[in-house]
Amino acid sequence: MNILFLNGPNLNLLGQRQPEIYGQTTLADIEAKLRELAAEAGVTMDFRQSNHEGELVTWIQQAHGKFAVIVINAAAYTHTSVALRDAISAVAVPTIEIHLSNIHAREEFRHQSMIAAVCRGQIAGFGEQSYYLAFKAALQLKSS
Ligand code: CA2
Repeated sequence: MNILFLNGPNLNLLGQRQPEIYGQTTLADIEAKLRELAAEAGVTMDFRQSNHEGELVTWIQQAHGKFAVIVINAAAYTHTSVALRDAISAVAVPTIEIHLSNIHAREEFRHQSMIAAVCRGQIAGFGEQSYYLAFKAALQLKSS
């Protein structure tokens, strides 16, 4: 089983700016922990970040036939991107939406997710644990 983790714009700054909102853990720390979990579970994974909407769309399209599950933190594109929604809808790979923060408890414009309706589910508000919970959910999806 192969799992694709995708991260959207500005998440490369994690742990370096605004720690009061997003914590002190870096994206590299999260990737390292996920790689430990993947090794324990005997699965493989890719972990990518892009500041470019089109690159994320291309990666989603290319996931077909290569990955069993996509886990995506689309960051700000969550709230704006019809292109990401269409790509997720078209790819036929079950996709889990995640967020570090509870987007429903923040500014009103963050309450709407353009991708939620085409994802299998959403995990939000648990900080870096959102990634690890999504990893568990991905394993469950494939064993059910
Ligand atoms: O809570 C999340 O995971 C978000 O997807 C993070 C996005 C935000 O636009 C979404 O509404 C919720 C922001 C990612 C930017 O991350 C930064 C990290 C450190 C410093 C600056 C930005």
